[in-house]
Amino acid sequence: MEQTKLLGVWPSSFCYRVIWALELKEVDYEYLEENLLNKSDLLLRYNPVHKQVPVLLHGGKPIAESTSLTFFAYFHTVGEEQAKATEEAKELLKILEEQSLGEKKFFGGDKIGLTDIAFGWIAGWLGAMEEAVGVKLLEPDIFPCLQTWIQNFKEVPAIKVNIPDHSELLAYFRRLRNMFITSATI
Ligand SMILES: N[C@@H](CCC(=O)N[C@@H](CS)C(=O)NCC(=O)O)C(=O)O
Repeated sequence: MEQTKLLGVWPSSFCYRVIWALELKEVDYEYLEENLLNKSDLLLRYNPVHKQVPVLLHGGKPIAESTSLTFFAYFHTVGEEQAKATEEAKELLKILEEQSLGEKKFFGGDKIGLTDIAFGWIAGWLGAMEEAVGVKLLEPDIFPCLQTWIQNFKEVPAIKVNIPDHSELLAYFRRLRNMFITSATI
């Protein structure tokens, strides 16, 4: 299969986010430094609308947007690699459960704050991701505080009306996973 390429630029934090995820997941890739004052044909061809880095070329197909790329690094895992990634994720969630949250309603206390927003994807997205991948991370008996926090978070009125529907998210992650797995095996 064609070498996976990452188009990036120093010192963009969007690009570093993707580099970190690819390195942590040991994805083999070639890094190509862009010049944003004189963008390459590759960048203009593969991200013609936004013309921004990072762009990952995987199996000849482009994926833009650093968040999607970070998901890519995690979502392409299967089999033993997936089991390892699951255990690592559980260890991280345990730190949140035991050291950051405990019995508190929100991470900062009684009121929702910046940390809750930063971890909001755990409340809305993680369940759909788990289902799409077929793993269970947030087991209620291991993470009771996080489960209660998810309910508290979703009940905040501003969040409640601004969170994607679970079944739509699930369908989206299933499509994404199929796409990554298919292109990885071409
Ligand atoms: N939402 C994008 C933002 C990427 C972004 O802003 N990239 C900047 C570099 S830090 C860029 O390519 N700027 C060039 C331009 O906008 O012409 C992401 O998360 O990947």
